[in-house]
Amino acid sequence: MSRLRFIERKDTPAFNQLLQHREDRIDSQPIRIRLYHRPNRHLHLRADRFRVCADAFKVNLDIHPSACRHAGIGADRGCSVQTCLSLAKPPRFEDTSPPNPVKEKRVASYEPDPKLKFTFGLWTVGNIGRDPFGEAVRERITPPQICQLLGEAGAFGVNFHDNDLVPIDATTAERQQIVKDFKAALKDNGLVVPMATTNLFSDPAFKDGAFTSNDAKVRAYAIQKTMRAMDLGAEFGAKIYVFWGGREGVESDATKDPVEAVKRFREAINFLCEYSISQNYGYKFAFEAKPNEPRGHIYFAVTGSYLALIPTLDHPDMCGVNPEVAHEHMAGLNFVHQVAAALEQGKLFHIDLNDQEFGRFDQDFRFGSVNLKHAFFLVKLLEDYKYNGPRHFDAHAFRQSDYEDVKAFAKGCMRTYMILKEKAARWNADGEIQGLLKQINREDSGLSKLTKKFSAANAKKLLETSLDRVELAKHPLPYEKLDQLTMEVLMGVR
Ligand code: GLT
Ligand code: MN
Ligand code: MN
Repeated sequence: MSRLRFIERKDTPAFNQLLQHREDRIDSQPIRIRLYHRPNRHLHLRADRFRVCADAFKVNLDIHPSACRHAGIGADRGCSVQTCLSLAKPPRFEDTSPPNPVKEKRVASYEPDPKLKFTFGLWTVGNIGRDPFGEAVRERITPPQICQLLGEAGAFGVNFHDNDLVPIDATTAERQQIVKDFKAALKDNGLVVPMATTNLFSDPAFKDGAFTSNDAKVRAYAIQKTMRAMDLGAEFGAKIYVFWGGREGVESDATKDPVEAVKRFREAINFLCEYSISQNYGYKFAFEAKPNEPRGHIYFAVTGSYLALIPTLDHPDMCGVNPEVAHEHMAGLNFVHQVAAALEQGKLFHIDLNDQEFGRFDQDFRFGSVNLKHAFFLVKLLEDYKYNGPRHFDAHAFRQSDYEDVKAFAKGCMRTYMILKEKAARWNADGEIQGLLKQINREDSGLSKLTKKFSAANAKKLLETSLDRVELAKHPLPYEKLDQLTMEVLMGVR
């Protein structure tokens, strides 16, 4: 008998865990699960999700009458309730089905796993669909409404720019009220705020950049605004602070000295690192590169540019990167390689997941919706190397979508990640694929020892070693086969 306790929104993964634990018993016999109500704890139960899970897994969901009474639901199933039920006391699950040895293929639920920390920005699901050629197509919704949408979609957290939450000209009293309402909405929807950032691109003051502006007053204002935004993020417990320099660039190099721009940027970051330390905020800074848009040319065009800057900062340990799929794909680059470079240096502090046609304007499409193969290798990289930071979806729904469809978009981002995670595990467990990998990675411990570290003796030995290039070129590399097997995993036939 399994017993699982659920606290706040951890209910769904725990439920999945129970089902996984039972995966080898799934056959025609439905699993019976009883939901009890347990005194003295606090929990939010999403009845609608249990219905979905129950349907997908042929589960009989019996809700004990005491739980129903407490949740204020009458029906024995209680699962048609579409809203978040607030239970003052938590339930307990008991798996009461008889063991069944018959193994069948598991039908995964792909529900978002809180351990993967799926987050969205207020500006992403709150995007009203304006573009350079057209006006807004969706009504603006408030941050608490966005929290509700994200809570219903099953997200882990929400991030914001200072002015996504508090308008740039809000009074102190307005700010206080907004903060209070937002805190309540986070709690109600079981969301956290892992990351915060500053809007240093919308206001006309920043039309020629923020930290790199030619005007010392604008540079000072940008630093001041960032300090205030850091204060705001810290109020919500954010520990990652993103810097996306959307206006840090030029249309013409006649207008700004590019060497001076790097120096100005470094100076601002050094100042802000000290500010974070002085306030005990414990922030990690994550720099986000983009080659162009909205500027003709943006400084620090690719993730590698920031990786090169970081060691020159006063507090390199506090600083890492926040690469975004679309930003590297716009430039025709291999995003997976940029992320790998950051991971290898221990500098992947945050990641912006979305999708993008190569070479187009910044599209911010739903994760995995364009380049499935790249998305697969990205997820595989993050999972294989145990990336533990938030997986932030910096994307927005099509301009044609209404808010129901925006919710479908948010769910789709997370679901695609979950599916690709499973595909990656499948790839790693595939005997034929692993066999090929062994074959192509030819080890030679003696030679590897020689080349690992330079010494005069190693160099001498290496020079004396006979390495026949004609023989080397003969080694088979069945990469077509390996790639086809990869595609078959992706296409769902393996
Ligand atoms: C803006 C940009 C994103 C950045 C956000 C953080 S704002 O939407 O397109 O890529 O991550 O400033
Ligand atoms: Mn983008
Ligand atoms: Mn981004």
